[in-house]
This record gives sequence, C-alpha cells and structure tokens, in this order.
Amino acid sequence: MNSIKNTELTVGRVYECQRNLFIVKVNGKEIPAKLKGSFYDMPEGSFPIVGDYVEVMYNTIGESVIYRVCERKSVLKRPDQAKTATMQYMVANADYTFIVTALNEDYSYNRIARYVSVALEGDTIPVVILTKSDCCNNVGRYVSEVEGIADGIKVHAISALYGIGLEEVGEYFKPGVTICLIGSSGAGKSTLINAMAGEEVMKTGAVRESDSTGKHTTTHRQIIDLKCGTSIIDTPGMREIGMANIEEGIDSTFADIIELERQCKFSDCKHKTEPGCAVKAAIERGELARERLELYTSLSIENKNNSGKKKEIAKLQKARKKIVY
Ligand SMILES: Nc1nc2c(ncn2[C@@H]2O[C@H](COP(=O)(O)OP(=O)(O)O)[C@@H](O)[C@H]2O)c(=O)[nH]1
Ligand SMILES: [Mg+2]
Repeated sequence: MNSIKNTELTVGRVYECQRNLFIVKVNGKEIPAKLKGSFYDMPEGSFPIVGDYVEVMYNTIGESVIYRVCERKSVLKRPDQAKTATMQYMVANADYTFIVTALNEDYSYNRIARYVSVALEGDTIPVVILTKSDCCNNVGRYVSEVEGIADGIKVHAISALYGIGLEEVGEYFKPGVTICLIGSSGAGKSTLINAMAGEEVMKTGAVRESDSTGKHTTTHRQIIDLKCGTSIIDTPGMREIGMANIEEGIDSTFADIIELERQCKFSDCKHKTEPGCAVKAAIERGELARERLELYTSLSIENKNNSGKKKEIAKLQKARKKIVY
C-alpha cells in the first residue's frame, strides 16, 4: 500500500478504460486509477467498464486505486470477439440507448431490431433515432416500420442539418441522465450530439472516421458531459454487436408472438402447417405481420446456435455477481 494516508473511499465514475488504467471522475475531476490487486483473481468480467460507479481510494500524488464496482443499473454487453463463451461488458449505467440509423442505405430493420433487443436485455431504454430525414421522402413509412418492432418503442425521425425533430429528442437530455450511442460510423451521432449541445463537443464527418491515421480509434475518452448535465457515452466498440445471449431481449421485443405461441395447440409448433396454430391465425386476421414472425424466427434461431455457450456464460455471470456486487 501507499504510505500516504488516503483512507477514505470516494465514489467516482469510470470515464475511460485502457487495459489496466482507468480514468475516473471524482468530484468533478478526472483522475487516473488502477485496480486493487484482488480484481485480478476475479473473472475478467468483474473489471470496471465505462459508465461504472466505483469506490476509489484517492491518491493526490499518484495513481488512485479502484476498490469496488458499485451495483449496475444497466449493462450493455456483446459476445467477446476474442474468446468464445464470454460476454464482453461494454457500457454500464446508461439510462437510454440511442440506436442511431440514417434514413439512407444505412437503414436496416433487422439491425435496429437486434439493437433494440440488446438494449432491453441490458435494462436500458431503447430509443431509435432515424437521422438524415432530409435525405428521405418516405419518412413516415420507416417510422411506422420501426414502431412495429416492439410495443411502445420510442422512434424519432430527425434532421440535425435542418433542425427537424430535435425538440422531441431534446426531452431526453435531462441532468443526471446517461445516454449511450450505438450506430454505424457516419450515421450522424456526433452531429446530433453537437446540435443538442449547441456547440462542437464531438468531431463529425465521415472523413475523420475512415482516415488512415485511425485517429478515432485512439481516442479513448468515452464519456462526454454536456452543459445540460447529460452524459453521453460514444463507444466505438458498441457499433457492432453480436447476437449471443440476447434471448431475454428478444422475449421483450416479441412478447406478443410469445403470447400467441402459448395458445398454439402444440407446444413445439413451428407455425408452418400445424393445426391449431394461434400465430398463423393472427397473421390471417391481419393482427400480426408475417415479416415480424420471420424476424422473430431468424433471431431466435441465430440465438439458439449460441446456446452451447450459454451455460458457460450464465456460470460466469453468476460468479461475477457474487464477487462484485
Ligand atoms: N443530410 C444530412 N446529413 C447529416 C445529418 N446529420 C449528419 N449528417 C452528415 O453525416 C456525416 C456523418 O455525421 P457524423 O455525425 O460524424 O456521424 P457519426 O459517425 O455517427 O458520428 C457528416 O458529414 C454529417 O454532416 C442530417 O441530418 N442530414
Ligand atoms: Mg461520431
């Protein structure tokens, strides 16, 4: 231990993670911090992530030490690209997940549905932002299509360029609220945040995103505090999310279909040729869109293919909960 007597634990928030070095904001100040040694005996998933509230032992002359991760209100996760059977925890304590998609060739109904599932599974509220509405002459159609993904889902079509729809999106920007941004490069995330902030807080433009110096990938600052008191998390790693272990999210997204399935005559009904199929009957009555059933089926199959990993993941998560919380 350090000889300096810094005996008080203070709660701060993790603003950046770079391997074993963390930037924690404590009392309005960003300080470097490392992990208490015992973290290294825990499963890797126990490490703090961006957005976490942590207890730190503040050291005025050197690195402070993170002692504990506080209980998470929400966590966005994806399958680890490098290790099988492991979930990578990406962002903690986001209140809303803004799923940002441009109304041009970037638009993908399936991708939006996946992101919605990930957000719901992680206990954050999904908000779909369809950007560049000035580039699209069929905005209403897309809005209703996305609204059909899940009951009560929030969808906003905006043009940051022309100031369209910004007022309703502004409603989310309250003090103390954390918003996580997900969306392809060039979707208009930074432009939207700058419009909300009324100043340039994030770099914009496709050129920078794809420049050969790769500047954007070396920028580790991941939380931006706006003057209005809202915190923005723009994590490059969240742009591509895999599908494993999001069954819970799929279940909330397709609660209506699951309810119908319960009414099918056969418990293993595939909704194809079986008699007494409540799902098919709902399609015939025009109460359920065929595309929605197809999407539900394809997401479920994709997810089941990962089921071998699932037990392992559940075990890890259990172990992790025991130790950290
Ligand atoms: N036409 C139009 N272009 C936009 C709009 N919002 C952003 N853009 C442009 O899209 C490009 C990428 O925007 P940016 O905010 O950097 O995307 P990010 O990668 O998601 O952060 C920039 O050239 C923006 O000027 C919009 O509402 N309408
Ligand atoms: Mg950006």
